[in-house]
Amino acid sequence: MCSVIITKRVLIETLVAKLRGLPASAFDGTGEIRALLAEMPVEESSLAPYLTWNRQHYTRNLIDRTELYELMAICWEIGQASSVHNHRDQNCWMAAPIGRLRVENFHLDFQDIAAGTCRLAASNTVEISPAHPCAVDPKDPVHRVVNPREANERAVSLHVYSRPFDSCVVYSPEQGTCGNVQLHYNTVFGKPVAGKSAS
Ligand code: CSS
Ligand code: FE2
Repeated sequence: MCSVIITKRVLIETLVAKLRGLPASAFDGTGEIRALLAEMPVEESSLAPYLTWNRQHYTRNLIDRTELYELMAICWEIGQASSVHNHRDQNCWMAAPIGRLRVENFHLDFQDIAAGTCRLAASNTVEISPAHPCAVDPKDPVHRVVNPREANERAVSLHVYSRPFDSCVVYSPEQGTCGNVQLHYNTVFGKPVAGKSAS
């Protein structure tokens, strides 16, 4: 006999209310928020206001932002991937309510951001799916996210960053180069941001 655990999906508003009710200490380690995302997978239809698509680049769609955290939906067309990057020493949790995404982690041996040089090597890979959210390892936080072409479907991930950050360091493992990049939202609270194309 086999048993199947079916977790009821919640509205995005329910997750937001839960996050807003948490004390600052909940965002210090990675365990509590990861468990919360596993317990509260989000229902696809409630994300509709936050889903925008762009064939050139994944889109960043802000759902909620406080002093403590930001929550966004990132929409990935088939085959889209992020750069290899860090999260500015902030904690990050990711869930994939739609589709499946591959997180490729890297170990940073050395970086000199002022000189724009680095050395890093691929380490492990994890998959995130509706039932399996993940947290970025604060000790080894460099990664990239891929919606594999072979998955052949769009994907949407929910990202909780604590605290919010507006820039990150992007790395080229092949060239051994790195540099700061500014991050932008395509939509904020369901409304397009001027100058950021999304369709
Ligand atoms: N950190 C990237 C997405 S991949 S985790 C971003 O916020 O754009
Ligand atoms: Fe990231």
